[in-house]
Amino acid sequence: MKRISEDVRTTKEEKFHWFPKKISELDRCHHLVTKFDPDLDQDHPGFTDPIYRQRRKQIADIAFSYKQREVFSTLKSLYPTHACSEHLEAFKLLERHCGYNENAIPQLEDVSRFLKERSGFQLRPVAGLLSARDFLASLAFRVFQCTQYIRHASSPMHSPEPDCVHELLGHVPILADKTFAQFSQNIGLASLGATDEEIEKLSTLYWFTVEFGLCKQGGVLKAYGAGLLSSYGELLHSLSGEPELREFEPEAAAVQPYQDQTFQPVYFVSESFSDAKKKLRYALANIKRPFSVKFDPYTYSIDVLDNP
Ligand code: TIH
Ligand code: FE2
Repeated sequence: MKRISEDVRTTKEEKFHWFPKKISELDRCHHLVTKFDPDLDQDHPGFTDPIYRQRRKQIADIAFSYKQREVFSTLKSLYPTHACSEHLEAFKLLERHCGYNENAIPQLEDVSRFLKERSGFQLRPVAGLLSARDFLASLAFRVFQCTQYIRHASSPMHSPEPDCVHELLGHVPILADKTFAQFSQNIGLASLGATDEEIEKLSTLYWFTVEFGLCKQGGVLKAYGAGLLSSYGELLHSLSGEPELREFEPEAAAVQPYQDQTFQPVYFVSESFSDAKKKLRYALANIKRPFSVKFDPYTYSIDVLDNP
């Protein structure tokens, strides 16, 4: 009986034009009539004025970007089945204490305070994509550089560059975990004063773990990488059985070619965070530098020790 009634309903709905049934679905009512668009209509008084058109575009982008609800609620609905337990736990706390919800983007300061209490990580604003060397150096101090802008509304399911959705929903919850925080800081410490070749390897290692890592939990594959947990397109793809999965080995992950425009063809799977941390520590110890570094948590500075 249930099947039949569902079938009937589906068929019936298809006869009508889609229309919004919840206020949040107004995000999908964004189709413009282009008759008076100053970019397209040669008779528009602003057609030959590039500055006016640029300003109009900025204003339009703000309106189009009013779509965070869709990203937030779709990702949230996937987390229980796709995210690792550490992410789930921190996400609940962020909802309770940091104003994470579908209607607002929380303030960096509030989220930073929360993280600092949980794992000692703090956030600082950054204008765009940093060089790998600078980005990794900040991790050595348990500082995470956060972009402030939001992805373009035409592609809510995947952004080719980091944005505040990626930082707040992908990175922040997982950085609240102490083991993971240590893992991230260790990559940062290894990067200080490293050669360009080593920086390239460390950022590739970061890519396949912090950004796109998978792990096993209770015999089930889950995502812990921030690039997966902030992109519902790639989150579904990574656990669909389609891409190639390899056991995480730092030496192999550090030289695996990667894709920064679309979904990854290969992911690395760790047994657990502590296992990944152990393997990483081992691999990082093989990087030779004429000095060693130690983070002093009391003064927030790096002590440089000459190697004998
Ligand atoms: N692709 C991610 C997203 O859509 O949220 C953002 C990025 C992660 C890593 C590089 S860009
Ligand atoms: Fe990132």
